[in-house]
Amino acid sequence: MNTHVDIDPRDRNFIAESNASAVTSLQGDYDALAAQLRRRGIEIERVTSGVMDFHVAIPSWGVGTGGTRFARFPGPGEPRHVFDKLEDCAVIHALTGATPTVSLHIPWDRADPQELKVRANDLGLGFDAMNSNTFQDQKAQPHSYKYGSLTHTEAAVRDQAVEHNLECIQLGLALGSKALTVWIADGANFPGQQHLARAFERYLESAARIYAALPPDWTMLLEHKMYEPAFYATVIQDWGTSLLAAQTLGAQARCLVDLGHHAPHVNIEMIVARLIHAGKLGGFHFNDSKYGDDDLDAGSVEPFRLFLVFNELVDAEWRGAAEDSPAHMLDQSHNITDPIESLMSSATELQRAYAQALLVDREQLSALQQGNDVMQAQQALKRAFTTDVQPILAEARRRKGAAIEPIALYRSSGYRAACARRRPPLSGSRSGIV
Ligand code: PSV
Ligand code: MN
Repeated sequence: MNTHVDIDPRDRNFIAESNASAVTSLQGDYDALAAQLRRRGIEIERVTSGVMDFHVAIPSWGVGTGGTRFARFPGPGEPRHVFDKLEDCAVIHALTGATPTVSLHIPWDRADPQELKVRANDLGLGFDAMNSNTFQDQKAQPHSYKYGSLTHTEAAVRDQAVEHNLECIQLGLALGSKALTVWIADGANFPGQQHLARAFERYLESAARIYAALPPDWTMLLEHKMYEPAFYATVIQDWGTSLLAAQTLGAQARCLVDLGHHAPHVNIEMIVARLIHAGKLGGFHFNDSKYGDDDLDAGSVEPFRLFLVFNELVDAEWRGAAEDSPAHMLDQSHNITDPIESLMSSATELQRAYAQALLVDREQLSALQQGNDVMQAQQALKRAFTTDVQPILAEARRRKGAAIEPIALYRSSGYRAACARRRPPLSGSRSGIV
């Protein structure tokens, strides 16, 4: 006999009841912060409403337990297919109020588009960018991607990779998506293995065929990555190459910045500023890292860097320099935490960085920069970054009917244990990022 009473963490009443005990102290903290900000000339409601409007897409692959090249330690109750993934994404959105869309990866998430649409709709979710996958071979696939996909030396392999991207667009069209993210693993592991110039030319040729099939209101997001799995030379390895490709392809092609895809210590906020200048900043894959493409939780290692990225975005809006706002997506690998908890925490960290960036007095900072007041200019940024905006984030969630304390509420619902009961594990343990 099943003695468990499953609580649905998405249940509005459950959330409201759980919030009830924290409302009074939150109100006190919020009022105190409002008074503090008022003294600094900042109206708290402007920041709160900004946070309430903030959205980030959940990567469908993020709700499964990730792994490294060495091992994967499966967690209990992992999603077994895209419909389970959608259910987990709905929990994340219900508790954070910040993640109304899901970014699908094909073929990992291939399913009947009608069914996907109906299920997502029932769960109150929409679809963000579609991701193509030409970095792995699939069963019964005629040609291998071992030596590349869009840049392969053989036309038949390139054709197959282009076809796959066109299929992703078709699927995305049926789902209401508006973007295709293209990341290729193509490159070389040895000097001499690949003709560096010709490989890029083949990329441009293949990418142009995908670009030609884009619906007029779609964006093609080009994602660069410095290394891995191609360790000597990756074809689309940096933002310069990505920008060159986006400019060659046309107005609908833009660059996607995955925070983990740069050399250590690279000034990512400056890359963001340059891409904004070029009108080519298309979107982000947020995550964090210490050494390389670590795919750690956004804001967990370098929250100041995350803040500086948002500072550029808010500044661009303030100057009227931002054309369309870039797509916000997470792209993380949760190897040892519950993916739902990590994703909720990361969505909150993005909101924190955004709220802090909204606190910067832009007129004042501009004047300080103009007058070369180095000390006060850096203090102006630090003052915003060191402000504890937690009450704003919690209040924004409460007003949206989400959780004041998402992780505590999630744990008290017993959702993971319920998933473990109803989602028997798939056999075998794969290694790798998915
Ligand atoms: C590659 O490392 C990447 O960042 C790309 O966005 C992929 O689509 C994703 O990770 C999942 O492998
Ligand atoms: Mn990525």
